[in-house]
Parts: sequence; C-alpha cells; structure tokens
Amino acid sequence: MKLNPILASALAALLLANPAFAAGAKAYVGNFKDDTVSVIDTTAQRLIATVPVAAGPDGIVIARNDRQVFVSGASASSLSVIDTASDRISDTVEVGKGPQGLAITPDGRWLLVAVNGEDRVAFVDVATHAVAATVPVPKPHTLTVGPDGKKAYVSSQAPGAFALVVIDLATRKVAASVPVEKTPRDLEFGPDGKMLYVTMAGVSAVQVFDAASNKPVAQIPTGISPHVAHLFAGARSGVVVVQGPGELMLFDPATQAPTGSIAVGKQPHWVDILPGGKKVLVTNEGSNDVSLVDLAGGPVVTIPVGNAPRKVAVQHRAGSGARVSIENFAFGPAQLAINVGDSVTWTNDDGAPHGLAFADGAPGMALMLPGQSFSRAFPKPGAYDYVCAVHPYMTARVTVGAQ
Ligand SMILES: [Cu+2]
Repeated sequence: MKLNPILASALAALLLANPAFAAGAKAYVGNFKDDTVSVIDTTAQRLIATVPVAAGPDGIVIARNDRQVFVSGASASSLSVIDTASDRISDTVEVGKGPQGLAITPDGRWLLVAVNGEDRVAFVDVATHAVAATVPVPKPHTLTVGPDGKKAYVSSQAPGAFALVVIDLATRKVAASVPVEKTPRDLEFGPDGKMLYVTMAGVSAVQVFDAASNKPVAQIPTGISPHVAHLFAGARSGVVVVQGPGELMLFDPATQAPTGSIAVGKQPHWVDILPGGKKVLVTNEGSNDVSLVDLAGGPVVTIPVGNAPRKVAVQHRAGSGARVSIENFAFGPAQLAINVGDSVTWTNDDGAPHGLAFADGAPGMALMLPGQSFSRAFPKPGAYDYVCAVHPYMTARVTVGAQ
C-alpha cells in the first residue's frame, strides 16, 4: 500500500502536533512548584507535553488500563484526571482538603486517596469518579494496597501518634494501627504481599515489616534520608531512593543487603518502573529533572522537567506496536492500518470475557479474561479480518500495508 503524499504529510503533521503521540510507555511527573505534570515518552526519552493541574501536585497513579492519570493537588482539595489519549484534563474530582498519596486496588476499581487535611482516606470509583466511602485516619500521607486487594496500609503522620494504619478493604474499616517511633514517610508492599518496605524521617535504613504480624523483621542500611523503597514485581533488585547522597540504592530482596548504588540527580524523591522491569525513572526534586536508570548498570539518561518534580507514574504497558482495546463489547479501533512487520496487541479492557478468532486461521485466543492481552505480528501485507471468539458479532479488521 502506498500512502497518498498529501495524506502522508497530513498524518506526519498530526503526529507531530498531537502531544499524546508517543512511541513508548508514557511517564507522568508532578512538578510540585509549577502546578503542572510533565509527560515523558520513555522510549524517545524526551518531554512531549506539559499539563496544568490542581495546585501542589503530589500523589500520581495511573489506572490499570493506562487510560487515566490521577493527580492529587496537595495545596488544593481536588484530584486532576488526565486522559492519556489526549494528555488533557478530563475531570476534576473534589475529595477534601490537601489530598496527598494515591493508590489503586489490584482489580483496578478503586482509587484510595490520603486526604491529609481532613484526616481520612477516601475511596473513589475509578470509572465514575464518585467518592463512595471514607475511613478516618489521622494525617494520612501515603498508602499502599496489598497484591491480594485485601488490605491497605497508610502512613499516618499525626504528631505524637505516628503509625502505620491498616485498612480492611472489604469492610472499609481500620483493622489495626501499628505505632512507630519516627514520622513514617512512605510504605510499599513487595510483590508477594508478605513484606512492607517502610521509610521514616531521620532513620538511615529501610524498615522491613512482616505484613502478617505487623512487626519489623529486618533493616536495610542506607545513606542519609531514604525516601522510598520498592521491590517491583519482576525486578531482580529492590530499589531505594536516597535523598542525601542523591542515589538509587539497590538491594538483594533475599538477604535484604545493599548490593550497589547508582548516582541520580539532586534530592531524588520518587521512583517507578518501566514496562519490562529493566529500567526505572527517578524524580530529582532539587535539580528539576528525572533520571532514567538502567538497573543493569547502563548509562543514566537525564531528562529536564518542571520545577520541583516529586511523584512519577509510568504506564503499565509498553507503547511499541499498535494497540486495540476491547471495551463495551467492541474492538477499538475496529479498523487498524499498520505496516508490514508491525505487531498488534489486543487487551480486554472490558468487564466481560472476550476472545480473538482470525479469519485466516492463525492462532487467536478462545477466551481473553478482563485485563488479559494477546499480541500478533503481521509479516505479510493484506487485510486480516477477525471476530471475538465469544461474541462473533464483534467484527474488526487489521490492514497491513506493503510500505
Ligand atoms: Cu466478545
């Protein structure tokens, strides 16, 4: 297939003009003193958009389907919602004064908000943005949800009563409050849900808590001022953002021992992992940039962003190749044109099971549960019709051009 030259140049102009166009997974960085979010294409390794948000962007999370970004305005009383297709604000959700940390439940349905100024945690429906429930927690700062979706832990910073507060997500009640001596800064579940990695002000170590007993079971020594520690699913090393020396410290999750460190920018603040699990993005609040760090030790890439970047969240899926989403019992887009050799990834973003059956007889998927994906490469030109294996009235086509 040869593209009409006028059409081709119009398409190129459209891609250049559209800030949302990205080759890779996008990262969203909250610039605390700018009241903006910087959008970075993690494959092109550059800034592609800047989005104004509610004052004091603090917490940032991305919905499981990568469609919406939630940003808490810590100096305001609302969340800004960014639509990742356009990288524009699609909604503003009033949640109460001074929202800080955010977390999404593993089923993707609930957004938990630490409403610091009103001493409560709010449950926001990810689909409708309605506040469905609140749980009283004194001065909530950050929160983390276990991989089984049963419990959330909240760092509670009430002076004289520092605690890790445990919320039962089924009953939406406080199940326990674990007193700690120093101000808890952040806490993160490990991928198996057994351990929590907790940082505290004035403690040069990460405290490892057993989530069954709520007792500290190990300490990982760090440099001055560890801010956040993570053991991401699929990563071989745990990571700790250490503010004093400006480094990302690595640790062995089996022995809880430090194994090395990688220099990043000034006063690093937060970290998130890229799809694939080999690279992470670290925000540097003191040098107004982010560091793209190869965990295997490759060169660190520095990307300038706005003023005082704090939180960062990276889309869960890699952006390479074309994507089709299954939603509301339809393929979107139903007509997709790609080049020879490209691949397409289908994802079930619906609440019901679907499937994929190709007219050419190539292997598909008899059953694709919500959240599941399927990829196929198209090495030969042609028109490839397909249907949903469960609902044959759901029809669509991939057209593969000859370049
Ligand atoms: Cu279907």
